[in-house]
Amino acid sequence: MIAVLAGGVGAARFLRGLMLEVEPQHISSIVNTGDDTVIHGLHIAPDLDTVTYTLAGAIDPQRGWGLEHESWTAMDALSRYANIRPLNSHAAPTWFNLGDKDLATHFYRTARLAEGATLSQVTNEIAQAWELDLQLIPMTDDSVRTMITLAEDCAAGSAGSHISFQEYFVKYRHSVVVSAITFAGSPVAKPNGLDLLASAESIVIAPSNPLVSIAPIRSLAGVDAALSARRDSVCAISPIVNGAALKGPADRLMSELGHESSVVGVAKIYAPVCGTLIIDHADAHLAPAVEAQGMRCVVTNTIMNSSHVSAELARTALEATR
Ligand code: FO1
Repeated sequence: MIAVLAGGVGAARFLRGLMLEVEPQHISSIVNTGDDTVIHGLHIAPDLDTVTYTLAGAIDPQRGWGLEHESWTAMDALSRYANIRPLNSHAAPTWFNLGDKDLATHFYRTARLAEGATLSQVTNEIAQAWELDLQLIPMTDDSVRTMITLAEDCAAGSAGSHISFQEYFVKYRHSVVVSAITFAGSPVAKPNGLDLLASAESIVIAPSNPLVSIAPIRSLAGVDAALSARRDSVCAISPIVNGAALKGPADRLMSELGHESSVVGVAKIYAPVCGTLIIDHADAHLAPAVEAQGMRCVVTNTIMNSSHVSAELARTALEATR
């Protein structure tokens, strides 16, 4: 079995390539759920859905989240209530966009959880409905929420206060300065997939944000120990290319939290648990600095602008761990 630790868009594209190299039945992906949130009473699991929709060929390719050919009738109708909502009410928020077809997934997930199903069971069911043959495993069935601590007073709140990841990412468009990231619920949450990490032939850390996509998985009890025990079988793909994130705020978050925003910064974060770091040709000159962190370094094309590149990257990752 090939195990993949996954966040959202970068991981989804990597998995799409891996599925061209390995039978999907031999792939299991442990997916971040720290981004999960409850909106309109619905359980939203953005990374699980981004992976599911991408692998089903149904993702909106421009946005990188939600479904293609989407309509927004329910969202438009919500705006009627925006002006009458009392000041202290959070009812009917319109800052988080849920497309009409996407809503069906959240209706199903929420109803099944209310019936007592676990998030793992519901995730399996949703993957089955989208005819996926790989296994998607939420990192835990318990509630773990990525929380962002504000570094300074701003529209989102006062310095030192906390906002949820989706408020940070969507409502404030990751434009506020961050002083810490924490994972509420993590110390008591039971991780999923530890047995997979112990037995998998190869473990790949997808090119996802190390601080908000992979760190929530690593924060769970036993995950870092399971990875470091297999360090030579673990490889990571840097989501930072030429000092910048391909998507999202990884580069800014790394700088704000005292990490170097470069493949060397990524290497320092992953060195305890991972034997090989795959970096892009654009960073080839930094390979010796990566190796100085005690990791092997493989230089290749990591910019997955076609499924051909994703498949080649997957092949490189598998070779690196064998
Ligand atoms: N991202 C946005 O930038 N704006 C949105 O309104 C938004 C809605 C949304 C709804 C469902 C879903 O599964 C994802 C959604 N995302 C949206 C993306 C998502 O919140 C982030 O990309 C991830 O959490 C970061 O990995």
